[in-house]
Amino acid sequence: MVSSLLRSRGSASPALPLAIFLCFFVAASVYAFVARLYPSPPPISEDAVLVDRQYALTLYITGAAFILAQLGLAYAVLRFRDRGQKAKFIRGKIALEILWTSVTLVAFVGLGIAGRNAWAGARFTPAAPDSIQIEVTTNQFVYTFRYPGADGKFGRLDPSLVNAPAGNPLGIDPNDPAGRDDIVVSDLTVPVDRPVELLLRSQDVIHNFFVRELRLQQDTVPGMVIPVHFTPNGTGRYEIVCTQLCGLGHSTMHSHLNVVSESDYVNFLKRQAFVQ
Ligand SMILES: [Cu+2]
Repeated sequence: MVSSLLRSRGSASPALPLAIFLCFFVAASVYAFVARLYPSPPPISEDAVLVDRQYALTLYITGAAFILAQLGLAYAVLRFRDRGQKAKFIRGKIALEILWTSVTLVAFVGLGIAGRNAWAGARFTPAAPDSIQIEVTTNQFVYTFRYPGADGKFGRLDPSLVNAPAGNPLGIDPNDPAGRDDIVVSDLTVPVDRPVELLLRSQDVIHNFFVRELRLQQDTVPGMVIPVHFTPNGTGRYEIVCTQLCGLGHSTMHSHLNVVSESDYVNFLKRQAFVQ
């Protein structure tokens, strides 16, 4: 077929190199995914497994569309190249337009519906009633985590009392008894296999809370408290990063999520209650 395509040589000599480049480009792209050159770290929650499944499904469908479209383009570049003939005006085919618009619509809406559980599960369903609540506050360029302490209640915050150098980065009101046992730390520690609800806040600009292993990424927005929840099922130390370009120190903005055993978690709370 290629020989018949090339038999009549036209004035468009770039057609063959461009078609070859497109085939090479497709092969290199497919290789990068099939050989798993950039694997994601193992997931540490059931929601993360759902996200991985959805990602794979999306990748198969869009990958097939990508391969067909690029190889079709390579064929068209070669087949319909300029051979010195007069260009013809083609009006197009309504039936084909309707067909591929419908296929695209079904693919996108279908993927959206299929991915609903993976995405909405962590956001639109309330956290389990026995979840451990931890408040996460972002500002340029640090994360601060607050545990409610032994009374299970967060103390009142007053923005006018925010004073990090004086040891009150969140502005906890000293007159509120509920705040006296609040634990404020710069790393997030949670027990394994227990549901955790984070209450995300920001003091200055939009930041983000992202843990790759949880496949959980959520912006923090000034003036809003955004809840997200997850149940980690693997102990370890994982990086928390800000994925919003939040200022000059953005690249240094990170913290850690420590997923520990139940007894280590109890010890952590005791130690912090003693220290603070
Ligand atoms: Cu940030």
